[in-house]
Amino acid sequence: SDGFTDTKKRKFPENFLFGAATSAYQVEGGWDADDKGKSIWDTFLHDHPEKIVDGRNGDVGPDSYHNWRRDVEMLRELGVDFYRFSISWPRVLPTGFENKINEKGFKYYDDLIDELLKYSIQPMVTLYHFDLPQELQDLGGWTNPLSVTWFEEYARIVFKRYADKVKYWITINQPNTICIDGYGSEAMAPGINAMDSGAYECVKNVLLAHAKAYDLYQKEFKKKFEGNVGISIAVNWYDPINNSTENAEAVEKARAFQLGLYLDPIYSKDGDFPVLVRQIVDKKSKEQGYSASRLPKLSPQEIKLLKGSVDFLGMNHYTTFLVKPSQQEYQSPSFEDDVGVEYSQGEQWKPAKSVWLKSAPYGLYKACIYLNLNYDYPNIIITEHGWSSGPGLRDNSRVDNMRGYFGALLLAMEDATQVKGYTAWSLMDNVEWTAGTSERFGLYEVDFESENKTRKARLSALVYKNIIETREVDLEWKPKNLKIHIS
Ligand code: PNW
Repeated sequence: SDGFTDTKKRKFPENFLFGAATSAYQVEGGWDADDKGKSIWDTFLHDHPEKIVDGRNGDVGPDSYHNWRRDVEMLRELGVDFYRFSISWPRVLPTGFENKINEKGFKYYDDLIDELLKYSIQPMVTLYHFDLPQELQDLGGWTNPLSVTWFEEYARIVFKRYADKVKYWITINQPNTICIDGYGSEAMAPGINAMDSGAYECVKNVLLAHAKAYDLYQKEFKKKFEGNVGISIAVNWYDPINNSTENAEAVEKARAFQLGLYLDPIYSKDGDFPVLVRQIVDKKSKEQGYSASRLPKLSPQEIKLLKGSVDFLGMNHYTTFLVKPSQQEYQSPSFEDDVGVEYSQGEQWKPAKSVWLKSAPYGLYKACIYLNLNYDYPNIIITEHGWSSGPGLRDNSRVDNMRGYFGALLLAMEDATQVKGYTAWSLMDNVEWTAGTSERFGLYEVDFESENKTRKARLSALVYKNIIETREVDLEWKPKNLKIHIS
């Protein structure tokens, strides 16, 4: 049987961890409250309001800066084991530098963490989720090799403050979004297209920043506090559109540029960037008239530092892409031109509100098996998985998607994938970057027009609660009404 239609009951183990996630810029609001510094997302969306689909930026958003008590109440209603949220670097270090600590900003996280612990909900803290302090961007941001040290010093301050209370740490969220979308296109902040040299330089610096923070935790905190440190990487699945040979080559390139570029330095036997990426970018750089490759080198010491620099892989998985060789000429240099493939998605796959998001649960299963075979059964926590819809509480499409992917996940675990936990993206509707609030990812709906940014449980919140309680996915289960309470 294929596992997707068979009737065998599969259960999540008792020690499996369930959680929900948000990120600072997307939910906090309070963009200039209590001496917070500006982040690149404040600048980006203030300078380019036309880039936001519905005009709603993160200045206020769900206003978790003031509504955090309600947020913890929602987590208690769901019955989750942990809450994944991120710390806004410019809120706690307004200039980005270690010498100016903003106690008022830190107080917000002190309160949130204490409230979580009061109810036995583990905080899982992301140190960086896209919101770089603007002052550091003015110095080149992640394209400046000094960014490695800036991040390390920031990490040390946060580790020191919370190591006794926080046992799950994620250094960096989605290097591909930070670097390829942020420094290789105008899609994400800082919106600088620097494919000439900035984007891959960013990949190197972000990975090294992660590895330095990991190393720091190992040396200064691990013995005493016994926490776990990982990195969250976008691990969507890439399949050939059909079995022809040219598609096999195309998919190999897609996997190398989208997955291997970030996973190989940490998990492969020899470390370093994938050979295929090295060959392609070196060759193209020469043809394009650069004297050095646009892909920077990693020194033997850097390779060593990166290898094995995680306690777990944070896997962000949303969807699957079908790959074939590109039929068009891309601008050169560009990331698209380097990879040289085109993406599509199954016509029969259910579409979400976001154009890039379609439901294909089998892809999660395949991605897990791929990680097992290529990287030797890594320890995984799914740190994001979710679905976008329009407003409304009866989110049947989110429920269907969630149940489908849980089926695939249980099957992958039956086949020895080492998944220790799952995180729903997102606890509540939030500011979906340039999509504003036009794409809703929340288990809870947020009324952005209301003064208190009222949150209401969607159907999916009740279904998730039931799955957490019973440890199994009952396709027939329905709540009597949409009321949710703390059990
Ligand atoms: C993630 N894709 O981004 C981010 O970590 C979140 O901040 C964001 O709100 C969430 O997913 C929803 O978009 C992604 O194209 C962006 O497959 C794009 C993709 C996946 C994740």
